[in-house]
Parts: sequence; structure tokens; C-alpha cells
Amino acid sequence: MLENLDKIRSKFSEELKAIDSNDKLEKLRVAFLGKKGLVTEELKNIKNLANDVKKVAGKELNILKNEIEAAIAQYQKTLEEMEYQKEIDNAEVYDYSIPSEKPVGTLHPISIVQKQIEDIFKTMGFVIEDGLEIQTEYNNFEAVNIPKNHPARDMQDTYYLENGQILKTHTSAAQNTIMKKYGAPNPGETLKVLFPGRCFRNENLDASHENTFFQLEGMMIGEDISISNLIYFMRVLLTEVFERDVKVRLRPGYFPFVEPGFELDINCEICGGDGCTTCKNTGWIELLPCGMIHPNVLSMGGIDPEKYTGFAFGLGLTRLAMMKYNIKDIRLFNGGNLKQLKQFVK
Ligand code: FA5
Repeated sequence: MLENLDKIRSKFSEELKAIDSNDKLEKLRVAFLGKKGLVTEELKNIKNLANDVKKVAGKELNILKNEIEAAIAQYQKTLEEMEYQKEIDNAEVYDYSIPSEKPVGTLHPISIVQKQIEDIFKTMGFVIEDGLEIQTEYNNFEAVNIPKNHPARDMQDTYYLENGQILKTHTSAAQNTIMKKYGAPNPGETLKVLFPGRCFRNENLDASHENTFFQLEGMMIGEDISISNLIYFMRVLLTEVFERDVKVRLRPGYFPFVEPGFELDINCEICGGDGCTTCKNTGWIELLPCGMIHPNVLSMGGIDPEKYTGFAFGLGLTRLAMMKYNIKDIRLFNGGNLKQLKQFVK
């Protein structure tokens, strides 16, 4: 009996050496440990042995069975490694530094318009700043002259975080930090900053309202800045983006952080002003609120309102992209449907 076990052991070792696939390994397992396998047959024979050798034979058989099981498990890992090595050896080698023949992606329409405006304003001496998306209530509201319990807070349905901070509702939330960062301009100079960013409001969604949208804010501060400077920059912005004159209207608008304040609306490019779902049948899209920075806001930013004046505007960048690319519904931008988005961008 014990001699038999040694033979089985050697036979198994010999046959294992020739195995080069999982299928063959499984067949080998069945041949030794399966229902009619060599080890199983020996186990069945134990009952026929004399009582004094039964115990030793049983013990030795179990040792052999465990050895074979362990060897198979170990060999499975070896096969996996061999397989992996084979894949590596056969893998195509890529040189990732070679530019692809076709561009595999494009910029998002909003990024394209943003970049275009940044380029225009950089040539006019503006610096570009990046505002935080998570903001303090102070920066988002108090620092732009909207104290606690001010009714203007209701105009911007706000997402509050558990730690008391908020998702910024407008890019104006960066005004105070930027004023403090740069300080008042030197005599004869101006501070000109552009700060685009993603904003969040708990809106009822429709063709022109998203809960996540982009604004692009601009601010110019100096000793002699007036509404004519403001109108000049607004005009440059729109003609450069549309590459033609577009019909706009300027009307008074209320924002606690500007005085006076204006709403600049653009004639709806989707319907040409006739009225459609995008413009809610008004023929106009609210696009570019602006105004002269309120003295309180300058003071809170550490700039003397007796000496300096400035303008600020808060462009609805997502809506501008809608008008530029004739996109009827704002929800398309965040919808993630690349096929739809690609048709607007070359
Ligand atoms: C503001 O957010 C002011 N901070 C803008 C400002 C800056 C005024 C500086 C004066 C001086 P308003 O809430 O109107 O204003 O938003 C500005 C623009 O963002 C709107 O004209 C619109 O084009 C865009 N906008 C506002 N809410 C949404 C929304 N839910 N979805 C898409 N665009 C929006």
C-alpha cells in the first residue's frame, strides 16, 4: 500500500511538469483526486486493509491528498503568471509621446467661449483669477453687501454644506478675496481682473436654468472708472464673441453690490426675438448684469471708496455659449451626451 502511494506521488510530479494550461491541470486533478482518481481509489481500498495498517495508510493517504491539492493550487498561480507574461511579451508596444493622428476629444463649448473671452481680456490687461467653488457665507454674501436676513439672499437658492459653508451661488463670491489679494492700484494704474467659475443654485430646471452653470465675472477698479468704461468693455466682449453686432438692451437692475446696477439682455439668438421656450417668449435672455461697485464692497475689500471707483459684471457664461452655438436647452451642457455636444463644436 505505502509503495503504491510513492508511485502515485512520483507519477503526479512527473505529469505535473508537462502541464501548460488550466484545462490540462483540471484533467490531472480529476485523474488523481476525482471520483475515480488514483488517490480516491486508494481511499476506497482502506476498508479492505488489516486493522493494524488501516490507521497508518489513512494518515499517509491524507498527506498525499493534501500534497496534491497544494501542488495544484500552487501550479494554478504559476500558470496565471505564465499567461500574464505571455500577454506582456505579445503586447503591442506604444510610444505615448507620438501625437495621435486624430484628436480624440474636443473642448466643451463652455470652455471654448471661456477661453475666447479670457484671450480678449488678457490683451486688454486683465489678469485671470480662479475662485473657490466651496465658499464661506461671508464671501458669497456679506462681503458683497448682502448681510444675513437680507431679502436679496432669496434671489439665489443656496446649497449649504453641513459645516456651514456653501457652494458658491455666483462668481461675485471671489470679489472680496481678489480685492484683498491685489489691494488698491498704484496711482495712474487700474486693477483689472477676470474670474470665471462654476456656480450652483437649487433651481427649478428649464431650458435656460441649470443648478450647475458657469459665470464669468470681470472687475475694474481705479481712480477714475465710470459707466462709460463699463459699457465699452461689455461691447467689446459681445462683438468679439459673436464676431458681429448683436442686439442688446440695457435696463436698470438691482444687485446690492453695485450702485447703479444694470441688466444687459441679449436678443434671443434661438428665435431671433420672436419668442420661444428658451427665452420664455420674451425675445430676450438675461445675460450680463453689471454696475458700479458699491462703496461698501470696496471698503470691505480694503479699498478706499472715497478715492477709487470700479465696475463689475457677472456674465452668464453658459447662456452665452447657448446663444453663440444656438443651443436651445441649457440641460444639454451637463447631460453628458457627447454626440449632441460635438455637433456644435468643430
Ligand atoms: C449674479 O449672479 C450677480 N453676481 C452678477 C453681477 C456681478 C451683477 C457683478 C453685478 C455685478 P444673476 O443672479 O442675475 O446675477 O446671475 C448672472 C447671470 O448668470 C444671469 O444673467 C444668467 O445669465 C446666469 N444665470 C443665473 N442663474 C442661472 C441658472 N440657474 N442657470 C444658468 N444661468 C444662470
